[in-house]
Amino acid sequence: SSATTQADRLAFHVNAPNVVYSNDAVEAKYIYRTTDVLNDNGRLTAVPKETRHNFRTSTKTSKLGVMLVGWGGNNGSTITAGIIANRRGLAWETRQGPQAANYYGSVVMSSTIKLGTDARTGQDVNIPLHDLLPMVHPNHLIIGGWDISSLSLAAAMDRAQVLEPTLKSLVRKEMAQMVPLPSIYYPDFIAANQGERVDNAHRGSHACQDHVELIRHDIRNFKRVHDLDKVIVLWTANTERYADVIPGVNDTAENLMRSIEEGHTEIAPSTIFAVASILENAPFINGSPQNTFVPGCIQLAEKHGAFIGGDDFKSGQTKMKSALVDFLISAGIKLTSIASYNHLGNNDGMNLSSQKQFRSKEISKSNVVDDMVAANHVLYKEGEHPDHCVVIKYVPAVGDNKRALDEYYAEIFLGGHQTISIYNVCEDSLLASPLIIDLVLITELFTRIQWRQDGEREWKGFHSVLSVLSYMLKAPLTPPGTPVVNALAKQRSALVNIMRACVGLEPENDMTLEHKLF
Ligand code: NAI
Ligand code: DG6
Repeated sequence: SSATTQADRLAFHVNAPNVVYSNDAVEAKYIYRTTDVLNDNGRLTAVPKETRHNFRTSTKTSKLGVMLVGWGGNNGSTITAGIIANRRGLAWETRQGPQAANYYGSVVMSSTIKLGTDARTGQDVNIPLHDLLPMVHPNHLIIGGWDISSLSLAAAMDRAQVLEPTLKSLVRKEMAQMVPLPSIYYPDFIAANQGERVDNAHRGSHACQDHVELIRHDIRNFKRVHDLDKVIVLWTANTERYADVIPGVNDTAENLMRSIEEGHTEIAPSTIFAVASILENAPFINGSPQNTFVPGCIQLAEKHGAFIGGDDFKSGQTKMKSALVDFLISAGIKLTSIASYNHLGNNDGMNLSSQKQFRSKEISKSNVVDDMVAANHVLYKEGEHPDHCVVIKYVPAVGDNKRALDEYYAEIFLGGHQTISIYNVCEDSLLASPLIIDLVLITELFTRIQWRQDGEREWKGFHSVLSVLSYMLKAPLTPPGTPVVNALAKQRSALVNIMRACVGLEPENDMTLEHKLF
């Protein structure tokens, strides 16, 4: 395997008694400080609490394969071209002049975090998030996958109409060699208007055991052929309709597996991919909004200790929303309505012009402010919620250049009002593709982190449901019964501070007392 040992090539070392480096791991003792609140008939008492954790992170990054379901789509072809362009250090001519490949839009590759303060100058020392712990570099990802359309990736990127012709010409030869594996197609789950592109599907129009076995075989084969340590499977295929959750059918792991064997028609293709991935111990991430992770599927992942994450990439409109609403409500401004409209003309838009598929997206786009509203009982009474309306229209002419218009209407001091209107033109697939990188890189990292509480002997992994991926996702899946956090800044802090804990560093608290107390 060409996996690398990075212990001696870390971007920094922590010099502290609670952190120990070995050849292939960094081990940190970490005191997790929280606050318990006791409520005695409305009289609140806050009690600081300490829990002692140990984290062990393998510094040996994996030779990693990514299998995309929907590889021949806009996201699939764009991310593939983007990785090739970065790997080869390409630059191409545009109307504005030469453009070099980059990973802009990837929080892992293109954002920095404050490591600490320069001991001499007192200035912040910032490092790329990618350097906080050893992580796979996206240039080293091996990409493959499935599509119900047989077009090569070169033809798929033409169909997508996302990339500059000059860039396409530089990657065309390599992309022409890439052809998606045949997939499974259950017409009832995606829009009827997708039927025309289907020429690459296994026989059978509903769930069956054979389909699970075919996908499992594909994952194993991909791993073997490319001599990979790990494979991550990511759904970036069409948005499916919601599956009904039916007692006895998909409510438990056992029922789900039996329903697949019996060919039940309420099992979605995405759930078949999730099940196959779980059984192969390949992490599975859902970039679309449908309820792939029916309760039986989550239970299956827990049973096998396999990682799952979802749902629905959070790229433009919703990312703005989860930052802006957090800002407004945290500023004590009472948001009373959000009207969110967008139109787009790519294949995703065409699929979403069908009511049942739109409904999946409407659900994932609508619940993204709930936690922020619920947290502020000064502004909102129990059960009170801002109006929130989501509209999506298909306008072929604008292609991948989605137009999103949002109006935020809020109540301010003494009955006054504030209206914020946002017109957000975003090249949808160029915003979404870097999220695939982040999801994959962070997931791979968490397959290498183990933890135990002080006094425990056994090391264990994080919970199967990787809620640490929330920053990239509109409707974050969390372990059953645990809260969902949508506020963007909190999602990022959770990720960064868990990574800091793994190297024994305190959370970044932004107090900067050193500059305030003289
Ligand atoms: P797309 O329509 O261009 O690509 C989807 C691909 O999936 C198509 O090539 C289609 O042939 C394939 N496909 C459909 N069913 C399949 C199956 N059962 N097995 C294998 N392949 C299958 O869509 P795009 O723009 O790439 O988006 C992909 C998904 O990501 C959509 O569900 C979309 O809603 C979601 N998404 C996209 C965002 C963006 O900004 N582009 C952001 C958030 C979510
Ligand atoms: C129309 O909303 C198409 C969708 O697939 C979105 O482009 C996608 O879900 C991204 O949504 P957002 O709200 O994160 O920009």
